[in-house]
Amino acid sequence: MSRRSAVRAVALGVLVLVGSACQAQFGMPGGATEQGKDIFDLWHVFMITGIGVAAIVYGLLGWSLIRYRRRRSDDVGALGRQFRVNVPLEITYTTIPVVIVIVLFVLSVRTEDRVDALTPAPAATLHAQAFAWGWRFSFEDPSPFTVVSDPSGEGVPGPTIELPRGRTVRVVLTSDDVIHAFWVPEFLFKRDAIPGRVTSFDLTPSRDGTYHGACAEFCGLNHAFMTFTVKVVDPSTFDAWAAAQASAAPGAGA
Ligand SMILES: [Cu+2]
Repeated sequence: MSRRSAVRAVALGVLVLVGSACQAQFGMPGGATEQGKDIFDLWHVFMITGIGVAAIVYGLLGWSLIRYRRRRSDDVGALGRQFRVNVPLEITYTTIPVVIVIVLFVLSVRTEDRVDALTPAPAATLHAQAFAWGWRFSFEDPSPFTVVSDPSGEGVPGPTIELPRGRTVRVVLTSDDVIHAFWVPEFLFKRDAIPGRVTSFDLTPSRDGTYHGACAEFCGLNHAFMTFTVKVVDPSTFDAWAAAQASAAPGAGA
């Protein structure tokens, strides 16, 4: 293979790699909520930037190792060309990383602002109360009802709740005792539940499915069993489920 066709093959390989990287999830969940998708998109930018930086760093390393290796004909005692400073090069390799960090920082702040933003009129409100070691999920509208964990232990499934796809749900998170954390890996979102504090966030589920949730803050003996399940369903299924839960609730119809 000529040098020219080798360069072409490498360039084509890089293009294919970059092209597939723009689609790839690299093993990361895509985010099953609108907020999660936003976080995924940010992470994607970070990942591709990281791949680009690594390609340049390892590329330059490899090139220097090969191009400037000691050859048999070299004088063993000889030193390479000696020089002290290269101002344009130093300005370049200082500026580029600083610009990358600034761009990533600005994108992170903007994503965080969007994810933390609370809509003025959520479609439903879910009170998520964490306790050692379970969850109490209460919906308000249209009729109130609560889904609560059974006493936790090995093999005891956590509570299951449904959320409506395409509707924004306000989650109001509290803790009864110690610090817990609400975490649904597929939502790419985690928030601490701190005793004495109320923290609110919005979730807009965007993909149907059954998702595993767990406490993500070590909170004692049965922490590992402090799980729950979230089913994202279409809004009419959610309404039917909520109505059935509310009518089965103690005191319903009173
Ligand atoms: Cu916990």
